[in-house]
Amino acid sequence: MVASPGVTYSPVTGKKTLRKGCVVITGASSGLGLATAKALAETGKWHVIMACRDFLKAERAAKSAGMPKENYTIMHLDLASLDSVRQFVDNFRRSGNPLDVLVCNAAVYQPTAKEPSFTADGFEISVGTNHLGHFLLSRLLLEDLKQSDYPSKRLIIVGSITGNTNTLAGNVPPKANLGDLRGLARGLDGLNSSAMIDGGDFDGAKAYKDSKVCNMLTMQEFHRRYHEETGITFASLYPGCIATTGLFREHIPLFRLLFPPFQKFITKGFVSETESGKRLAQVVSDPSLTKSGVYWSWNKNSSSFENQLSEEASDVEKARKVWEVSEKLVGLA
Ligand code: LMG
Ligand code: NDP
Ligand code: PMR
Repeated sequence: MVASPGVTYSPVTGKKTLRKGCVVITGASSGLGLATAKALAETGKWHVIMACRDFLKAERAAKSAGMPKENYTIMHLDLASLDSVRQFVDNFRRSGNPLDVLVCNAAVYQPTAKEPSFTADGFEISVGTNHLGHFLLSRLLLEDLKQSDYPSKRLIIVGSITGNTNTLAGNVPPKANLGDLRGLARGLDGLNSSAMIDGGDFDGAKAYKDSKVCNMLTMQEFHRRYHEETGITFASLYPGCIATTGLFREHIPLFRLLFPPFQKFITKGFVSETESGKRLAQVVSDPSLTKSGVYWSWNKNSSSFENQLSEEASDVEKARKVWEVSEKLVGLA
C-alpha cells in the first residue's frame, strides 16, 4: 500500500498512523505559549520545541506544568536579537527535527514605559520583538515547513482584538494605527526617526497594538504569497482575554488587580490560560481548521469562527508595504 506523506501503514495491522508532529512555539515559558505546549504535549501526538529566551525558566515551567519529558525540547531563542533568531534556525536544523507547525506566540508589552527601549538591532522593543523577530524567524523557517512531509503544515501568528479597531476593545485609547509606515521605514530607532511605526510620539501600549496589526497583516501576506504554492495553512487568532498572564507584568499593580475581574464580570471576555491553550492547540492540530488566511476567534461556548479583521488589519496594500519594509530591516532584502 502506498502511504501518503507523513503517514505510515502498519504491515501487520494495516492501520494508518500519523507520525508525531513537530511544532515550534515561541515564548512557551509562560501564559498562552506554555498552556498550548502543555495541551499538545499531553496528547502524545506532538513533540513541542519550546523556543524561549530564558532556558531555566522554560525548564521549570514545563516541569511544574507536568509536561511529559519525552514530548518537549527547549531551545534558546531571543526574538529581540536578529543574530539569536538566525542562531536558533541553525540549531533547529542541526537538531534534525522536521518542522510541521510554527507558532509565533511570544510578545512583550510595555504599557507604562515613558521612554522606548530597543532590541539588540536598535528597533523599538515591542515591534522589534513581536513583529520583526517573528518576521525573520518565519521567513527563514518557511523553507523548513516546505520540506516537511506532514499532511497539514501550518504557520500561526498570534494576533489580538486590541489591534482591531472594529471592536470596542480596539477603541480603547491609544488605538493601533500604522499610518504611512514612515517610522518603520526609518528603522524605529528613536534617534534618526521615531520609535513608532507611524512616526509619532512613543506610546508603549500603542506600539504593542501596532505590533499585533503587523502580526495579522504578515499572516495574510504569507497566505497571498505562499499558500497556493506550498499548501501551508497560514492563520492568526484572538485567543480571548487571558487577563492573568505575564503580559501585564509591567502594568501598575492596581491594573493587575482589577483587570481580571473587569474582564470576567464586565466584558465577559475573560478566558483561563488552560482554555486559551486549548484554543491555540486547536489551530495547531484540529483537522477541521485547515483553512488558510483566517483570523480565528471563539464565542462563549468556545466554538471557533472566522472573525473579521479591522480595515487596517486587512489592508492588502499595507500588508505588502509592511512586508517589504520589514524585509529590509531584518536583512532579507
Ligand atoms: C492607557 O489608558 C494609558 O494611557 C497607557 O499608558 C496604557 O497603559 C494603556 O492600554 C494600556 O492605557 C487606558 C485608559 C484609557 O483606560 C483605563 O485604564 C481607564 C480605566 C477606567 C475606566 C473606568 C470605567 C470602567 C468601569 C468598570 C470598573 C471595573 C474595574 C475597572 C478595571 C479597569 C481595567 C481596565 O481609557 C479611557 O480613556 C477610558 C475610556 C474608555 C472607553 C473606550 C471605548 C471607546 C468606545 C466607546 C464605547 C462606549 C464605552 C462603553 C464603556 C463600558 C465600560 C464598562
Ligand atoms: P506572557 O508574557 O505570559 O508570555 C509571553 C512569552 O513571550 C513569554 O514566554 C516570554 O518569555 C516570551 N518572550 C518575550 N520576549 C521574548 C523574546 N525577546 N524572545 C523570546 N521570547 C520572548 O504573555 P501571553 O501568554 O499573554 O502572550 C502570548 C501571546 O498572546 C502574545 O502574542 C500576546 O500578544 C497574545 N495575546 C494575549 C492576550 C492576553 O490577554 N494575555 C490577548 C490576545 C493576544 P519569558 O517567560 O522569558 O518572559
Ligand atoms: Mg480591554 C469587550 C470588551 C473588551 C475586551 C474583550 C477587551 C480585551 N477589553 C475590552 C474592553 C475594555 N478594555 C474597556 C471598555 C476598557 C476601558 C475601561 C478597557 C481597558 C483596557 C486596558 C487599560 N483593556 C486593556 C487594557 C490593557 O492594558 C490591555 C491592552 O490593551 O494591552 C495592549 C487590555 C486588553 N483588553 C482586552 C485584551 C485582550 C487586552 C490585552 C491585550 C492584548 O493582548 O491584546
